Amino acid sequence: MTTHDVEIAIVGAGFSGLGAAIRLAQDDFTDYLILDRGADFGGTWRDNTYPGAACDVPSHLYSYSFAQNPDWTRSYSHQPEIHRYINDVAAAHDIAANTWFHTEVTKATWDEATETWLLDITGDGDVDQVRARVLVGAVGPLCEPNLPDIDGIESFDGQLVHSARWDNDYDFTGKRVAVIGTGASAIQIVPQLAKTVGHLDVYQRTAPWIIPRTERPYLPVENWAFKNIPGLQNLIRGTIYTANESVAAGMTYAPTALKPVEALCRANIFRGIRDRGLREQVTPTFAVGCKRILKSNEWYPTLARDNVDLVTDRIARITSNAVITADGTEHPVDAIVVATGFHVTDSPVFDTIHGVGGTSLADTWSAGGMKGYKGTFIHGFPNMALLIGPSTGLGHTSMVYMIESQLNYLLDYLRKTRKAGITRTEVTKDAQERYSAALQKKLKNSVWVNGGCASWYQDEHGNITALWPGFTFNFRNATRRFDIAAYAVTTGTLPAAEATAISDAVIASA
Ligand code: N01
Repeated sequence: MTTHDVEIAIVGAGFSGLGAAIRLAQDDFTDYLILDRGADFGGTWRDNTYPGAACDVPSHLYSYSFAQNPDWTRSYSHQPEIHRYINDVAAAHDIAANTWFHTEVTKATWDEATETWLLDITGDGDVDQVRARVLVGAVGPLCEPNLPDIDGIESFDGQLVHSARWDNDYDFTGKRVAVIGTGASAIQIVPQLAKTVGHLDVYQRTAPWIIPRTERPYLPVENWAFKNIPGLQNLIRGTIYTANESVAAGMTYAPTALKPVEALCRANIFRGIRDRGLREQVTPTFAVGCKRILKSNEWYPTLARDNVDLVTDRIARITSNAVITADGTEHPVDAIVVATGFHVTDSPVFDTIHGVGGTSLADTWSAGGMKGYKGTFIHGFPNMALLIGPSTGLGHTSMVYMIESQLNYLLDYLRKTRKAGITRTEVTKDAQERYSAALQKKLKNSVWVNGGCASWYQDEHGNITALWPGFTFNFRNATRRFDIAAYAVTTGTLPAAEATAISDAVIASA
């Protein structure tokens, strides 16, 4: 066994992993290593190459605050441009030098004797284990595709593809195609496919709420202004951010305040579809905001096309060449696109991380669902920080803002523990329980609990464990400083209580 030693191992080279590396290097934590199974930076923006893939958060907010981009070509960016942006930022900070691509972490195990994490890896090189003092999990919640459990799907002989594993070599031209799902991915794929396929069946289980998308290309003069007028990009970011936070207020505290958004969605249906029956089929039956509010100008006109059918009957099974619906109708197809989302609250990644006593994250969360402290640290998993961990997801604004908040917390943790000589840091069960209970209490009046929908924000027990409730600036404030009182710490060989007292004193004098 060949082991590589490093102070901080980061798993994942997407927005969060790259952001962590940049902040670490800036703060003189240079002994870090990123491990990623892919070929370059980008994470979900590298992996989702389906036609029409784009972001539904405006470009100026969906980017790092420390790497603003005056050259965005559109008000909302598409996947190739975001992928390029992430790789450009990585190159500007020379992060590839500390990154192993084509390297998959198959298991992460906490080793109590050495107070380190041992990562089993498979990759191009001859190293098969990485040992790190600190593990930063940056794989994101949208990395493991959810393949629908439909009877007979494995017997389908045609092209079967998940939205996040697109096969760009397959030619859909003139084909009979089924798209299963009507979430954020499907509403981007379907309008593009409809232009080239022979016939398209769209399988809708739940109609989503969709507002118009105000996307447009930037004029050269605007790009000039972004580059040359000091503070302009910050002003735009602030304006978008503030507008989005007003939606958070409605979602969390007063869902009826979202009625104007619902009216906008209804007008979008009315404008896009003439047929009354079809309008009825696409009108959601749950409160707006309960599931992610989608953005599209093309979805409804596409469903009204002659070569597109919306199918709302339940799928009973799939045969070698057709989708069979519950009413017994056979829908012959050459290709099936499953745009059925991701394993978020039940990710297979949770089976691969083993904390104190060898207990996996999956087992830790099996009874009570995903729980953590400030979305970052988890009791039973010392010296490990998860980026976009429990209760950090958003339905209304940029995840990059949440990631940067977590990076502030991560860096303050590293600075304080380094200064105090702390070798082992574990959030206490009590702090974690109190934090989780407070979040659940906050959710009581929210649209996610009372809106009458099922979504990936919920776990199998119906608890909302993937989503941050409320304003994101509250999360920013909560993560501004590493609050060591919530943690049990060890300094070298000293017992925890003594170490905490020493560390508190050191930090207080810092
Ligand atoms: O996945 P989803 P997604 N039979 O889980 C249906 C981000 N994202 O990939 O609603 C039939 O939202 C399911 O039906 P129902 C964004 O955060 C962002 O589209 O559960 N149907 C639903 O319609 C987003 O929220 C962008 O009844 C089945 C769909 O599949 C997240 O990714 C772009 C089924 C899944 O929708 C996930 O979006 C794209 C079954 N067995 C994605 N199982 C941006 O613009 C599931 N469905 C930033």
